[in-house]
Amino acid sequence: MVKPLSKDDRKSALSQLDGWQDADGRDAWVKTFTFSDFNEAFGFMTRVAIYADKQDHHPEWFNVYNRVEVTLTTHDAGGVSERDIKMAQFMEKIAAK
Ligand code: H2B
Repeated sequence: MVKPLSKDDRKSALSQLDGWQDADGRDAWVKTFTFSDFNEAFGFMTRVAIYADKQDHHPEWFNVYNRVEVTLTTHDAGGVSERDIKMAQFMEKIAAK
């Protein structure tokens, strides 16, 4: 069973992730990615979707044109876990390309 991160681990992970913040009113992280157009945004989502399914860990997200609003949390843990760190790191890596 996956466990939520401790307060310290969570704080230190967040400090190493660019632009991620605690969500309002729930145990989750949020970040809005902005791309040059819909094609770039959807390309990002497609790559994340393939990775997410392999990892069996799926983001909550909302897309309008070039913007992708992402919420990361681990439903099975009832909060942010190691799985969300990995997912956030993957998103950072591919969004930077
Ligand atoms: N995604 C996220 N974000 N949190 C989970 O706890 C989770 C998931 N659990 N994807 C997985 C699927 C689980 O429901 C399946 C049955 O393995």
